[in-house]
Amino acid sequence: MITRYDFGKKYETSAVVQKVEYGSRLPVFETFQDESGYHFSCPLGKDDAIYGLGESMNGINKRGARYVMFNSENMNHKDDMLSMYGSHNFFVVDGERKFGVFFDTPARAVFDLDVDNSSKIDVLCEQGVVVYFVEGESAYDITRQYLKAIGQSYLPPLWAFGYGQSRWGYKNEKDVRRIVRKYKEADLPLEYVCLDIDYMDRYIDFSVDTKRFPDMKGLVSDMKKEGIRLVPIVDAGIKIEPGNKVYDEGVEKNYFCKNLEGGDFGAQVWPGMTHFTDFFQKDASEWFGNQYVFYTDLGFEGFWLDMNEPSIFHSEYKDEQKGPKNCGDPLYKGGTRLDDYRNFTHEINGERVSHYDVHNLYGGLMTKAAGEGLEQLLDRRFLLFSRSSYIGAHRYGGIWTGDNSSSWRMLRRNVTMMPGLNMCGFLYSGADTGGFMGFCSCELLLRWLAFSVFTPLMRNHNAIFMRPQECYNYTGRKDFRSILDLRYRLLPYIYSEYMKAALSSDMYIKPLSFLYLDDKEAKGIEDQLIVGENVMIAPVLCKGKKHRDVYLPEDMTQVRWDGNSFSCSDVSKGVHNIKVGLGEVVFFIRKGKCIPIGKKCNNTSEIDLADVTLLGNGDEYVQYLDDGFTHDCGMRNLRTVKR
Ligand code: MIG
Repeated sequence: MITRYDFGKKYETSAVVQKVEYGSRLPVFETFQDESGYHFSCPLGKDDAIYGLGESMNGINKRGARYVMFNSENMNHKDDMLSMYGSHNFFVVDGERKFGVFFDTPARAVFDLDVDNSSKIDVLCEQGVVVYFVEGESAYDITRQYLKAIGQSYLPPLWAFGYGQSRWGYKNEKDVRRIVRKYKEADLPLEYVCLDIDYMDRYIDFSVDTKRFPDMKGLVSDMKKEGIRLVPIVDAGIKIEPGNKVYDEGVEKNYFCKNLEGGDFGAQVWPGMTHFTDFFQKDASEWFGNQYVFYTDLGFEGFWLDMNEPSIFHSEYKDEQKGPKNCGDPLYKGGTRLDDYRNFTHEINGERVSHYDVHNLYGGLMTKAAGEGLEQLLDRRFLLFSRSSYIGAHRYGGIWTGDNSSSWRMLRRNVTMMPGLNMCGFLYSGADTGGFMGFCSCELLLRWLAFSVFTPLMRNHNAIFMRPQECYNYTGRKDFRSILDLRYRLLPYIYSEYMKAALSSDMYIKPLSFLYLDDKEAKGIEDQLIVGENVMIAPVLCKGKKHRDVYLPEDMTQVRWDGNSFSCSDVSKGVHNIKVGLGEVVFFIRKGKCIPIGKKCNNTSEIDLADVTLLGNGDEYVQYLDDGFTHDCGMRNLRTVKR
């Protein structure tokens, strides 16, 4: 049961799409209002766990930390970041009393979740907020009701589940062809190559540098013949350049955000001074989405959206601005100067609204604009993932979790972030595998890939000036092939489980405690996850470790993949120490269940999703099966595979 409670004036976020009735008085929370905003607090039981909050640091259990919901970019974020690129204000308290709560506000909010061992939740929403309160039998049940209310998650094409290679620094056609060739020569699977900002003419959106890419259309089509897609980046800022059609139109139609004097707001980003599209205006949003015809004409079918918090190097007000970037706010650690978010406005229903008051919506609205445009332009599903987001954007695209670093800690954060993201609808997500900043060792990359095998977005990406991170640059070719091969052999399961989850308002990745309700042990597990309905994973997350303890909440089938074959054995409920060599992956199939395994291949163009064998001790598997690219998706596409 979901009920809503309104506090003050709030701008529409469109996060919730289901009709929700008003309740008379918000349960559980004590509330008051003062000059800092709306406060909500409630006591916590000693053992209550808190799940959710999407893209946020700390463990699967979010208790014991502060979270500042204010979309922030930070190149090379560490795990003490209070804010990430997205704000996902939904969490579930799982204790004697169980409830979910979504603070739907586009403005800044601070969540103190038992941060001082006070056994209290304190939430501050700086502006008006609609609070959705969800009651249910279990954390899982509550989450599923919430997922239903926020609407169906984005449906990617099958190829979006392949392995992608990316790097900031691929600068021309030769680079792209070399990467693809090297993967082929190494007999390693590859599905797509991301083009970072260097493909553009002076970093201008909807342009190609024709010196570096003399025939982009030809390249895209050559690559597609080999099964490889190219995925360009699109940044938020539109370069100020009279004579450029997109720029001229945006100015003429008043589609850009305004500065404090009422002119178009100037912000320095990669292309130099730019304007930001005012996605809050319906016309401007549609206009921006239509610009993607530039890319679809070249044959592109996948995109990643960057710098859309929006990230600003400095604004046109830089000469007037003094003092620290955070303007004295110790909770703000983003790279953009805080003042700059107060220096421009949007037009919302005919009213001028400070960007600061609706900040958290901006990136998600860019995803919506792109998604709706592409829906019109393409007759097939497309790949789309964004850096910045708000709940609601999960209906249009996925997200990646931004500029992490090549460290074991960040690998562990990747693991603990996945359940929260799934609870907030962002089923299609993943991290920069191997880490964005820093030097990735062979061991770290292999272990990280072995985890990413199970995340819908599996992309190796890193920054310019860092150690080249493509798999073929490392020794241990056999180990890399083993892990990437496993991804492709598991695709019948991964794709089927993803689609079933998205089409039925479910999570694709869950914490153990969501399934094993009365299991106290399961509640504390932070380094194992349930993937789909039938698989439990226990990735190796520490340097130098060839063994790890695994907790089995029930008897399971252990599956060991060594690069050639799957060996299965029965393992009983309890703790086991298992050996996992580099290049090996060990995972578990739940009791009475089984999973479909496909044939070895290096690209989804070679896959026959219907040609599977079953692993595990169940008798059958209900497989979601469609052509992988048209919009003919639905729960009618299920078939039962029997032994
Ligand atoms: O200011 O486009 O998070 O993935 O490689 C940095 C260059 C801009 C940030 C993204 C990262 C991307 C990089 N971008």
